[in-house]
Amino acid sequence: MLLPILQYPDPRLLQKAEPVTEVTPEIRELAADMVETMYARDGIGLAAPQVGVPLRLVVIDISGPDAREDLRILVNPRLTLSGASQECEEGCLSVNSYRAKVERREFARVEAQDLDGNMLSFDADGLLAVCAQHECDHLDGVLFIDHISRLKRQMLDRKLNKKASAK
Ligand code: K2U
Ligand code: ZN
Repeated sequence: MLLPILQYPDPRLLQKAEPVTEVTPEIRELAADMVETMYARDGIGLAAPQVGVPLRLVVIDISGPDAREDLRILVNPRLTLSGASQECEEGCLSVNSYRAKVERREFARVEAQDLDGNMLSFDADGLLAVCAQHECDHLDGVLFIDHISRLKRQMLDRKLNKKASAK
């Protein structure tokens, strides 16, 4: 089922998510709905807080809307970052029509559980490393716009406030 994606500045996007303590049928259904929603929105990642569920669950597939062949469902993911910091243009399904360059670490070792409770780990670089950092930020209530300059953030907030008051 397609899920509605919360939009900034919804306060639920700013909360720290709780660990998944048991992978229940409901969690499996949530993961499946998140995957469907991510693909429907041509996203390459989606975190549970973005669909209003404050749990540490992330889905990622950087292979793109035409391939959809590299799906990763990460339960309670943890990142170990390394390498240089590099800038990448980011967007967010919870911050419509806004993109900005964000500094991320080059490499990320990802450790998580799969939906069967087995431990999984992989080393990520490139877009996968960027996406893993973007999604794990969501689990801590951090958005990519929290990494931009104060001036750019003030300009964005002013634009969004204007849009909201015009409604
Ligand atoms: O978490 C989200 O909002 C999904 C983002 C994840 C993401 C954004 C930027 C860089 C890496 C990952 C969406 O996929 S936003 C759409 C998008 C798609 C491809 C590349 C950049 C942004
Ligand atoms: Zn996002």
